[in-house]
Amino acid sequence: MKIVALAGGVGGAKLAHGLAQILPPENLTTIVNTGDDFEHLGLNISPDLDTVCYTLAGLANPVTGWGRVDESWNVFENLEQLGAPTWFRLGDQDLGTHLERSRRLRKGDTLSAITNDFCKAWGIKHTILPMTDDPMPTIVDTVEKGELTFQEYFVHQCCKPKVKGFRFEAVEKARPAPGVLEAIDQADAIVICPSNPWVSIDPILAVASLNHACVVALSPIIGGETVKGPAAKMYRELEISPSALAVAKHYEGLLSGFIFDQVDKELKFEIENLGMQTMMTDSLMKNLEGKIRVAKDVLKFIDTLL
Ligand code: FO1
Repeated sequence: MKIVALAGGVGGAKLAHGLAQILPPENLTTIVNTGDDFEHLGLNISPDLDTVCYTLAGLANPVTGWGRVDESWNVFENLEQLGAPTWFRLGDQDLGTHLERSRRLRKGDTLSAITNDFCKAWGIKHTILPMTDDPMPTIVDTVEKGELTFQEYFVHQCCKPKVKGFRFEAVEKARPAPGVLEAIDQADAIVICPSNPWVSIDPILAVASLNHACVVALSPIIGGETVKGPAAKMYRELEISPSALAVAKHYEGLLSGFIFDQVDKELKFEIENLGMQTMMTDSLMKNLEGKIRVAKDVLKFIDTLL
């Protein structure tokens, strides 16, 4: 079964990692959000791409979910001493990734070609594609601070400003990266990973609109809260009660199936009334075993939909 997974950062990387333990390389392509990408200290940083790559390579920091395991912070400590901006923490090994990516982008290579080479170097066999090679930064509109770039909102402002809306700059000029549309076309099913619908999945859908018979999503909201990140807070600030139902409604018209946690079992009827099949599971992915368990559930569910 050929699967395309759409993923943002930590939550998306977990399910993609689980799927990669089950599916052979030729049967899994992960398309990753690049709306979080930004320039910092003169370097091109692609946080979600790196999170997915490090996770699939077994190199991710298991505590934060982003950055590298067994990281050292010598450069960062020196930057701090010199008075450089330190709101965005970059470890020594991680810096190597950004240095090399920036060098190659400057010489004209595309983000997708660079990502492909990095994946080879890290021993990743499954395909990981940025959603686009073009700049398409996510802008968060906030009550207190006006429009902020994503990392400014997420890391610098610690997601504190109240959200009013989102826009994807230059979306009209952004083209799907090579391989994105082909992978979607050839897939038996598309899996929307449990990433933030507003700022991780919507940018991907904005650049590569899905016209596929079998699309399933896994809710990032469990019992009205997110495991990680500001999705539930964003729903509240946009005056939508955060729930698995709200996520299903977010993707209404797109999905044939929706997977949500068993703690939300009372929402089953309302979600099915939106016109999609449902599956309930223990959707927490605390370790590799949990990631594989959820990935198996997702594939089993897709089998019933095909
Ligand atoms: N997230 C933070 O909350 N603080 C950081 O200092 C930080 C640094 C960082 C460095 C490299 C990287 O790839 C990711 C990093 N992240 C950090 C995570 C990242 O900014 C967000 O998790 C994603 O953009 C949201 O998916």
